Amino acid sequence: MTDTRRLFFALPLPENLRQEVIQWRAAQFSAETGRPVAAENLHLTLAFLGEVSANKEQALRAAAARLQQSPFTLTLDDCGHWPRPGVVWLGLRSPPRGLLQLAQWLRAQAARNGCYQSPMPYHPHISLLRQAFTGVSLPAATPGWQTEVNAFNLYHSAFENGRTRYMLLESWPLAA
Ligand code: 3AM
Repeated sequence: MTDTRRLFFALPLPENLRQEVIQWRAAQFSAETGRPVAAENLHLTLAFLGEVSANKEQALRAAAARLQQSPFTLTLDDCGHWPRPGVVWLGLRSPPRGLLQLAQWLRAQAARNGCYQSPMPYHPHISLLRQAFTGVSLPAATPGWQTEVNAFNLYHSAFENGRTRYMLLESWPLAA
């Protein structure tokens, strides 16, 4: 049996923005709404890869290093609820073209390397609360935080001592 690990490509949130988001979340959602995602785990997934062998991981890292993509700005001005997975999320009313291109390219590379990709349309989001199945009341407005994206990351998702930890494996810069 080969060793595999659970991987995904994602955008991190800068520390100051994470703090603003968790303060806003605490003010907007009661403790019963769902389980808050830990501040250090807040991220925007670009491509979920699933369980990946070391060989495949190497191929995916090499592909990521070949990517040519300019930086872009995210405007986080949307918030929503998906009742079935029980997720409350922060998103973008108008995702920039650069974000969609980056995700599409990484998802295509993932598929080429045998990582199953969901046929559902890509909906960029940052999960804020999990296990939020019922009784979710969404805020009337979302602050519209803006953040510049200059790099994308590969993470290992590990379940340890009853909690999920995302470990940064590698980061690639976006350059004009
Ligand atoms: O970005 P979010 O938090 O929505 O839900 C998992 C998390 O998404 C998602 O990958 C991100 C990092 O763990 N994920 C987990 N299993 C998945 C699957 N089978 C999945 N996404 C798609 N298919």
